[in-house]
Amino acid sequence: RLRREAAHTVIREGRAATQMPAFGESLSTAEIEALTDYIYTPLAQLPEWGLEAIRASRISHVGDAALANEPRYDADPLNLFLVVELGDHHATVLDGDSFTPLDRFPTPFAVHGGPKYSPDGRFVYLASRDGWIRKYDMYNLKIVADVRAGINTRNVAISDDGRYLMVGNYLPHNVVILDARDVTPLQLIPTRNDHGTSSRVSAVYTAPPRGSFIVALKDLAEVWEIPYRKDATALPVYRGPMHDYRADSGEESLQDTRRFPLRRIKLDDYLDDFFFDRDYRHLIGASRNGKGQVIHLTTGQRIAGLELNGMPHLGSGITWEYQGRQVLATPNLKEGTVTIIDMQSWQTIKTLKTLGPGFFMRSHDNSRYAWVDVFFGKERDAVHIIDKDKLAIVKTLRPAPGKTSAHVEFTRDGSHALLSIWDMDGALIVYDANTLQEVKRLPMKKPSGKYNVWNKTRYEGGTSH
Ligand code: DHE
Repeated sequence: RLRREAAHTVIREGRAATQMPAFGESLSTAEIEALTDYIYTPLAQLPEWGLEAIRASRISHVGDAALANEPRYDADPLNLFLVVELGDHHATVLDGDSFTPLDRFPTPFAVHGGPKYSPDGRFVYLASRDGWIRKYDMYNLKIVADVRAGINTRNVAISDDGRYLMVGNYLPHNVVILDARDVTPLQLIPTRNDHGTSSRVSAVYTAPPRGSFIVALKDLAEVWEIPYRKDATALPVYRGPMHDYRADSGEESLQDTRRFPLRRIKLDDYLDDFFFDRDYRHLIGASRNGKGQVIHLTTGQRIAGLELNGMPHLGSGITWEYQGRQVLATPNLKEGTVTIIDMQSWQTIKTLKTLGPGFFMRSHDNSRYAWVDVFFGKERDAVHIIDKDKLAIVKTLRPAPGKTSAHVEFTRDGSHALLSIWDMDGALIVYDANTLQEVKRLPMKKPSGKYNVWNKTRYEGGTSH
C-alpha cells in the first residue's frame, strides 16, 4: 500500500517506532533506487497458499487448558468494546460502562476490517492484512488460536450462527471458510469466472436473514452469494445453476463439498464498496469511480442507480428513520460530502458539505446524532455532528487540534460515543452522546476502529456489521 517515493524514504530514513533502521548512511541513492525497483517488480506468478499451508499454520494457544464459560469480571459482557490500536498492533478490551481497560493483547500485523464477534459475544475474530486470523476469548481474556488464511487478506465475516468464518483475500485470489470453533480450514474457493479470469476479493459480508455470505469481487463484474445454512433463503429462492468450483480449482475439500454452494450474480459494472439494507433484500454497491447501483439480492437484478460523486465509502454507511422512511447516509473518500439517500425511492435527498473527505460514519438508534470524521486534508482534526431529524451539521468538534480524529462507536444504550485520536501519541475520547461533552480521555497508540459487542451482535442500524 506504500507509494514508491514513500518506500524510498522508509529505506533511507527508517521508520519511527518500528525495528526498521535508516539505510541512508550505508546505501547510495542508486542502491536504494535499485532496492525499491526490486520490491515493486510484479511477481511472475501469484504465490500459492492452499488448504494444506493454511492447516499447517494453525496455532492453538490454550492447548487443553479449561476455559471458564462465564466472564472473569463483573462488567457487562455485552457492553464491552474491543479497541484496535494500530500504532503498536494491540487491542484493548474496554468496559463500556466504566470505560476502564480489562485487557490489552497483541494482534497480528495491521488488523483491517471490523473484528467479528460470535453471537453470544464470547469470542472475537480479528483479521490482519498479512492473512492471520486471531481468535480471542472475551470471557477469559485469552488468545485462543491463530491461523494464516491468506497472504494478503481483506477482512473476515462470521455466520450469524457463529459456526463459520469466511476470509476474503487479495492474495491468493480466493475466499477461505474456517470452522469458527478451532479455526481449521473447511473449504477454499478460488475466485474465478467462467473463463478462468481470477479476481481479488474486496470484502466478505454476512447476510443473516439469508443464511449466506456475500463476496465482493474487485476484478470481476460479479458478486457471489455462498449459503452456509441448510435452510438458507438464497437456496430455495434461487433457481439458476449452482457453480461447482471444485471442477476448476482442483482443490480437494476437507468436508462435504456441497455444503457451501456458490451462486454468481452477474453485474454490469465492477462494484467493490458495499452496503446492505437492514433486511438484506438489497445490496447497495459503488464502483471506484463513484457509480452506485442497487441490486435486488434474490433476483440478482439491478433495480436502481444512485446519484453519487467522488468515491463514496458505502462500507461506512449507516441507516436511520427519517420522516417515516429509512435513509442511508454515506461519507466520501474523495470529496467533503455526506450523501443521504431515501431507501424507498433511492433518490439523494440531501448532500451535506463537510470540511474534507471522511472515512467513518456512526450513530445509534437511541441517539439523535450521527457522527462523521474528516479524515483527510488540513481539517482532519475535525469531526462533524449531524442532527438526524434536521439532516444538518449542528456542531463541529476538534478534540485534539492538529491530530486526526476518526471512527466513532456508541455504547450499547447509545448514551456515550467513543472517538479515536489517530496518532501514536493518541487517545480514545468518551463523549456524552447527548450533551456532546467529553467524559474521559484514555491515552492509546493510534487507536483505529472500536467495536461494541451489543451493537455488532444485534446488528444496530447505526454501525457497520
Ligand atoms: Fe478499511 C473496514 C476497505 C483503507 C480502516 N475497509 C473496511 C471494510 C472494507 C474496507 C471493505 C469493511 C469490511 C469489514 O469491516 O469487515 N479500507 C478499505 C479499502 O478499500 C481502503 C480504502 C484501501 C485499502 O487499502 O484497503 C481501506 N481502512 C483503510 C485505511 O487506510 C484505514 C483507515 C486504516 C487501516 O487499517 O488500514 C482503514 N477499514 C478500517 C477500519 C474498518 C475498515 C477501522 C472497520 C470499520 C468498522 O467500524 O467496522
